[in-house]
Amino acid sequence: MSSTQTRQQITPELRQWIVDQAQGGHTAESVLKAMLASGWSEEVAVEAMESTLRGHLETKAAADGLPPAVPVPDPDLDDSPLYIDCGDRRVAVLQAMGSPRVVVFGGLLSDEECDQLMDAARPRLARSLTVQTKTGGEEVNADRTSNGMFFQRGENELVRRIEERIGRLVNWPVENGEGLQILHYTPGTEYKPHYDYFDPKEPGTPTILKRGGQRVGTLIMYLGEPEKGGGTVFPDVHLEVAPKRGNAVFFSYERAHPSTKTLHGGSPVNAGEKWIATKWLRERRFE
Ligand code: PD2
Ligand code: ZN
Repeated sequence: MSSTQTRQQITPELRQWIVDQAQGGHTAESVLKAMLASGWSEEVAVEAMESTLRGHLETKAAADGLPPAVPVPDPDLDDSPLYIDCGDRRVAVLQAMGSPRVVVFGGLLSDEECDQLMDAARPRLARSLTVQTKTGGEEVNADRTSNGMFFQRGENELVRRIEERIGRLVNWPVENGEGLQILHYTPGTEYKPHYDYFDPKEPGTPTILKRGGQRVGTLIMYLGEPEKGGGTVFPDVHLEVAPKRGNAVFFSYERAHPSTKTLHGGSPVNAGEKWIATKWLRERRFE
């Protein structure tokens, strides 16, 4: 790299040129190639493109009335690892999607941990509620027919161990997590497609946000496999994740808006029983 290239500045003219190229339908790859051909170092060119296009999309989103994007939990998949070291356990990366950000993990929980969570939850199960966005309270909802319970964050050694593991897996503070929720689905029960973030337009949302801001990520861990059905579906991208015991699906949403394509649901169980543990992650410490 020559000294001229290292001193190259990302000027407003360069940013405008990058935006023009993108709007003209040129691929990121061809724009990068053109920049390299005119003597830009790859590092500066990539940074210029990433920051310019991110800024451009954010300005456009604001003009369209979308809520601002915020930082979200994210596993470090930069060099395509097959496993992530979570301290006490090596977790497999089975599948990763960029938009929506969806990552499927293998072997996040051991069989013994799955059994222990189900055993501890069983006597405490009650009909699942959903947050009532009109008031900020909770209600029984026909869209969600599972039974469930919440552990307190850090309630016991097992819960603490799993919460620490999740924190390392998705690079997010443990204190930003809601308590681990266990859900039990019998045949015919389901969780109809929904978004996990709170709708900013609903009157109860400001009250909900006082406890740690928006939800920005969800991890669904499969504890007990049904025989048929019960997959977690993402209708916008026609994706279905099999509810395989010990595995998990993670997804994040940087703004409270359908443009995140994170509409998702739990399909009806057709045979057998489905058990999951859900970890919802907030922007800030969840009180
Ligand atoms: O049980 C599921 O697969 C499921 C689907 C959608 C769980 C949740 N959402 C959730 O707990 O948020
Ligand atoms: Zn959900």
